[in-house]
Amino acid sequence: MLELYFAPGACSFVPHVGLETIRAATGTAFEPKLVKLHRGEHRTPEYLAMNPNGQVPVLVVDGRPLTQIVAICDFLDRGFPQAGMLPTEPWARAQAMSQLAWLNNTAHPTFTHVFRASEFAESAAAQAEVRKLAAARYRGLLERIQSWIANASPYWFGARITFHDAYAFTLLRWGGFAGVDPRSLPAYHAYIERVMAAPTVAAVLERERINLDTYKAA
Ligand SMILES: N[C@@H](CCC(=O)N[C@@H](CS)C(=O)NCC(=O)O)C(=O)O
Repeated sequence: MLELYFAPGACSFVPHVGLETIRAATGTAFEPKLVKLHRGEHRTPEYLAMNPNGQVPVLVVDGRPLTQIVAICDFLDRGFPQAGMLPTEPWARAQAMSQLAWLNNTAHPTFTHVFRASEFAESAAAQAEVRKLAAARYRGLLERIQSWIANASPYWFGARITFHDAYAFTLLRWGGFAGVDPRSLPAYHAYIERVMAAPTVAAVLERERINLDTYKAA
């Protein structure tokens, strides 16, 4: 029995798309569990017992919680090899994990500095500075992703949607909150339009009720 604790638009989109894609490929069901971050549902004693970090996602496997996107994706790929989520040749798989780790430990926390600057500086002026520097850095990281997907045909690893496609969507969508117009990265934007049209991604977009609509022109 698989349960995924997720919040709309959060990084939990990555395993959410993974599970939906595995369901389409193998018929393995999962239960999506909505966590309302704005109501603090991730800070209750019950939730913290499952994930002491007070974060989504959590994948619960037969009652056992697993946290951290990279570990969850690794588990899903190894648990459902027939879904073909990641390359199987050792070097290609290691490169895929290297990219996934970078998305999770470099691009993602840079955005956190834009979105939650109050966690990194006290005064309003210092927070504005954190936000400004992180937003500029974040754009550069999105450009790196754009260079990675330059030959995506049609998705990151070819024919099948995978975790990386879902992370690429999430990070470009967050870019809107950092003042990055997704259309200013044309190859990335065109690729994400393909990703969003893929049936398993479209199903999760609908369940989470989100779109690529966060950018507001100044
Ligand atoms: N490294 C963690 C990152 C998880 C994370 O940053 N989750 C965010 C949403 S994108 C969260 O739950 N934030 C709620 C909070 O910190 O209050 C992972 O891979 O699971």
